[in-house]
Amino acid sequence: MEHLNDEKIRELELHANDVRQTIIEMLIAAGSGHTAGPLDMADIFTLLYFHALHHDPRNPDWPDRDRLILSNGHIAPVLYATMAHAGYFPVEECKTLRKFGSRLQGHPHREWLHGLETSSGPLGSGLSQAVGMSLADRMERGPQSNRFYYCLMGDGELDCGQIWEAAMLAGKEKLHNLIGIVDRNNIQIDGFTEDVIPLEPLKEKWESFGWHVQEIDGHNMEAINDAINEAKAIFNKPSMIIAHTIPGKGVDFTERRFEWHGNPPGKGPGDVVAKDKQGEEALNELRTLRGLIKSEHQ
Ligand SMILES: Cc1ncc(C[n+]2csc(CCOP(=O)(O)OP(=O)(O)O)c2C)c(N)n1
Ligand SMILES: [Mg+2]
Repeated sequence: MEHLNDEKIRELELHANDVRQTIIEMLIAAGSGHTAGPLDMADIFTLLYFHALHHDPRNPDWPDRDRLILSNGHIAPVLYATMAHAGYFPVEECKTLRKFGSRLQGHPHREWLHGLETSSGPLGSGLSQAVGMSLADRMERGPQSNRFYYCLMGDGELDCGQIWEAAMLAGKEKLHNLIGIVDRNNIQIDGFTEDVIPLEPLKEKWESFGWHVQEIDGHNMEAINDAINEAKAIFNKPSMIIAHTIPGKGVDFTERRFEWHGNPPGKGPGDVVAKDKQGEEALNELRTLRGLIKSEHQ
């Protein structure tokens, strides 16, 4: 199993920091959109697009590519920011988020942006789509196919019944090239998941549906990479990675608060940082963090 060395980890952490800064910049420019989920998934998206995925940003239609299916479409800013930094389109275009005619809609529109595998926004359907793609792959290439299907979901999204229909089928079909990743940030639109509809014991639930399940720290590059490698190595089951994350990760005043689910800087709760200072303060914090990561490396 391939491990990350210290230099690679720092490089990925710097990319993740750039992705977070771009997320904040695009949300400020849009004046609307989601902050908590995109910030907390920046490390996982970075590890995927800069290390784990087999893909080619210059050739998004490459047939042998792995597929990344974003089921929780509202965290699109992290998908766009990572794709831009990975070379799919200019980073500057990120500032067109949610603008009329932009390729970067508030929720991903597959036909508008090359490199997207699906359109999403209505929660709950991404896993079914990923199961269908994985089954089709098996029919086309047989069980030895080395293309992987990554489906990213929110934890609140698991309240949708369709997820569990797909989970049952994937378990029955032993879809070993299907890898689910749940953003276990404990929040959803209007509260904490365990107050809205308790999900625990979540690991056991997925296991009972026939999945190989790992729980990891979703901000630790090494842990994310090891979990993906393990998931790829499991041959007779689909894999689920429950990634524990801190909503709003990287910006102190947005962390751990569900009120940042659907508000951009400038419109979030103003009790810690005044609304008109939120954008600037968030960017300053991330720039400082970048300096710290850099100096750690020298
Ligand atoms: C079918 C459907 N119902 C409701 C919504 C509205 N909605 C958007 S995000 C969200 C909360 C989802 O929670 P989670 O997946 O945990 O996202 P997080 O708050 O962590 O970003 C809801 C209810 C939706 N997009 N689709
Ligand atoms: Mg959540």
